[in-house]
Amino acid sequence: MTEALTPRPEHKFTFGLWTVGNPGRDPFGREVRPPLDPCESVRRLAELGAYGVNLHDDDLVPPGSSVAERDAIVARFQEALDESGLVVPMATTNLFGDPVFRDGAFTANDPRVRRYAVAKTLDAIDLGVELGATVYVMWGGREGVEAEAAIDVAAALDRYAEAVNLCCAHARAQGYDLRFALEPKPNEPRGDLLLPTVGHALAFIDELEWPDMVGLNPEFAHETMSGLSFTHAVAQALWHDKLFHIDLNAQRIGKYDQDFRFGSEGIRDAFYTVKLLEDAGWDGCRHFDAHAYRTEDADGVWDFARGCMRTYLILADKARRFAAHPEIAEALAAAQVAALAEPTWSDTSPEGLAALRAEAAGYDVAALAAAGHGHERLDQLVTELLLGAR
Ligand SMILES: [Mn+2]
Repeated sequence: MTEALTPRPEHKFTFGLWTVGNPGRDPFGREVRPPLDPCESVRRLAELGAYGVNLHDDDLVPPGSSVAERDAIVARFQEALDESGLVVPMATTNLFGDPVFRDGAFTANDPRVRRYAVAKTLDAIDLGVELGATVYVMWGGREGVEAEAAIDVAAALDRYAEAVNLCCAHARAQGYDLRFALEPKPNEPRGDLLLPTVGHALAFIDELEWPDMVGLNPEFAHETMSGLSFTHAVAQALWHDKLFHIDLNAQRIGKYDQDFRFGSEGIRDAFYTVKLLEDAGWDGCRHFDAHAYRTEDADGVWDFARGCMRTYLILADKARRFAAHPEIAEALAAAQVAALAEPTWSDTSPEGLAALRAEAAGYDVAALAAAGHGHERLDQLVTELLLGAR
């Protein structure tokens, strides 16, 4: 059991440099932890059993660095990766921190800001690919508005699509093995953000020039902020074959963007997400986009990182117990869960549809309506499994 709960590289756990490196700044208080050397993060994460580390361009190379400085930083970082065995599966761009992006990046009204944002992203894509990344996340942190009169949403979506197309064109021209993953979020830091949910992003992808190159990076906290089921969002992304990456953390509905340690809130939702990923055999990285509480010192950061991975492994173990549990199997049968895989009707011809109507006309609808489905028993069994009573 202890062995099974020990994170190992084959579990494919990853963290952003910005997650363990989060200094604990919030809108009301300054940093509480000293800056963390990215190479130190790599070493510590490798010791804890992580598989990889992800980064924004600015996390590794401070903005304004010369080419020589950039190359020296990247070489030193690559050395730390080589020594530890950690990889960089995903990279992204910081298009939100610099004041130049205060009115957006890809969708800023000023075309010069948009061009600067695309140029910064192309540089960051080159950096990510140089380090080995095959997934490029796009989180439009400033793509939104507070003053509704100041944005033409249709034009903003045109420009958003255009920017994604430019990035895809670059990846194609360079022959990069790279896919893009859009990360939806409803609000924060802007009053309203574009592409607020997984559903919005999925529909947006259909309007792109190379839709096959673009998928989703759903985040637990972001869908939960909208009051939506994260598990359903992930399930639908999987159904569309668009789950290119995932951001795991914890969040309570109705609060600010908490980014807590995975499983620290919403443990049932966390369980169903883990069960979904494990049952689907999804082979992507289990990425934690979260950070330690502001109460923590440097040691607490590693307790946070260890906790994210350990909780995932505990929930994966619970998912295996769920599948093997005889009473749960009975309750699933009573709820006819497997019957949903049976097609409703296959013959779409007018004769076929007439046959469907004739078949349905023969049903005892009152008897169908009277049937209970046993969900109380099933749900309680899951609760008891999660609480360790089963
Ligand atoms: Mn995220």
